[in-house]
Amino acid sequence: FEWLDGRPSKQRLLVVANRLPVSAIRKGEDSWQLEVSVGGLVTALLGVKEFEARWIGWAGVNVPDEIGQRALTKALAEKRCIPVFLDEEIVHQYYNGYCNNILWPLFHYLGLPQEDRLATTRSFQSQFDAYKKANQMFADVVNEHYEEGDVVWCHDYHLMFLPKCLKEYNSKMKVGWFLHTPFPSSEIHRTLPSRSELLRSVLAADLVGFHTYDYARHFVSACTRILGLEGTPEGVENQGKLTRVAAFPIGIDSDRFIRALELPQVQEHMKELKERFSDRKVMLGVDRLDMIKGIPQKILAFEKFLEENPNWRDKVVLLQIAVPTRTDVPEYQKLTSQVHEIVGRINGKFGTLTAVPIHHLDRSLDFHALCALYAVTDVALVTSLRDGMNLVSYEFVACQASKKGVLILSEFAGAAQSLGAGAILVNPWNITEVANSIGYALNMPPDEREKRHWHNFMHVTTHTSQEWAETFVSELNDTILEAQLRTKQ
Ligand code: ADQ
Repeated sequence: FEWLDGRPSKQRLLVVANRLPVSAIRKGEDSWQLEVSVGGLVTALLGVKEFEARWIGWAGVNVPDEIGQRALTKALAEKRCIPVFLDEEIVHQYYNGYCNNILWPLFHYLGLPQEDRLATTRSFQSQFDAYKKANQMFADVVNEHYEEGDVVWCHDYHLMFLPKCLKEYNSKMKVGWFLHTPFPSSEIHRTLPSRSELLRSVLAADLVGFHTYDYARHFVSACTRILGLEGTPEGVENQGKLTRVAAFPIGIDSDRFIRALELPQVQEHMKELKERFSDRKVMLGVDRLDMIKGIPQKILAFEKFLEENPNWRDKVVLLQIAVPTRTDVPEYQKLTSQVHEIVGRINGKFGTLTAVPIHHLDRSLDFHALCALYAVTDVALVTSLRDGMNLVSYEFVACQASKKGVLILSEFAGAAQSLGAGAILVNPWNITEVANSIGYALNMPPDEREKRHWHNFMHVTTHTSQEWAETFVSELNDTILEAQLRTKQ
């Protein structure tokens, strides 16, 4: 166990994800402004403090010139970020195409949009080639910065080809891969033309992680059914090499939220919100504007609730905060217009000259405003059609110590497995069920609310993002150590 004894107290961790945790905005030929980006992966990994971490990824901009690239690399280095420069064509084919148009809907059981189906089928191969090329570019940057002993942690469906590229560079590199989305049933994965190549590449990693046991099971089934490999309780075995496969449910930095509630600016926000909605119960939805989040379905369920419960019409308000993402993808533009149309119709139907039942904001909120909103909410509505985990549900629970509001949660979010006992679980496709749950939540007696909240609060404050990352990395270290011991025997 010399290797363990020799481990420095802070292990170097190379986090590799498609996007860096910051977005870069060009301000001049050689000057850049950096802004923290919104999203689940960023939220989770910002809470990771145990390692000397560096983040490798794309900064979200096309930087064709060398001066710009050099200046951006320098600016990012101060944030311990290392850029991968992708040109517009690659981004179009790899990111918008293969990642967002093919893998994302497939992994969330949504299928391709009808009108795009044939076009996507035709362009499939070129998009997959771009995907592999982009993954190779990530591998080149990792390889350039890798030092012996580093742990390389690859994230998400954008980088399924990366473990293989990294191991080809250096078979001794410690490589873990974690998927933030669901891994679908093997019957769904089978339909992907590149199904085998992707699975084989992921299996090149030493450790493969998912949010839930079900996703891990689906992955192992895909490997056994599609590749004909052997699934074991530890993972997947391929010609004597074991790839460990396990569930590592993510969490949040709950203390950061709990502490924020004491800050004067958050208290001030809370006071304003309480005054503004003093005569109404507050219901809240916070989502990236994405089809997987079930935003139109949620709003239709709220409409049904108002239709069937006229006595509640002037006593409840739904605040829906939806930060637009992937705005250049037509499907997402359509979703934005659809949501606006439904909200407009419902506000026209149930609104008065002085109040409307739905406030819809198409933008990101800053951290303090978000905490205040979570804290004053009576009922949170998380109705994802599918969601790897869903951190909004965790954030809401962390901010509810005094109010003990109710969480209505989709049974198709990974979070249903951890917060299921405290939340009201719903099938988001069944708007009658969601409407009835809204009524149940608004009328829930305080002792039931307290019991349910306590259950979830205990979970959220003990299963943190810090613990998630530490568990994953220590499992990766152990897996490699065991493999070394096995080969010595
Ligand atoms: P996301 O799909 O981005 O993450 P989620 O887990 O809910 O989903 O995280 C969203 C994050 O963005 C939260 O931290 C939330 O506070 C923030 N956010 C969302 N809307 C916002 C707004 N309008 N203003 C400010 N902040 C906003 C992916 C997977 C999830 C998985 C995570 C982590 O799709 O299933 O839980 O990764 O693995």
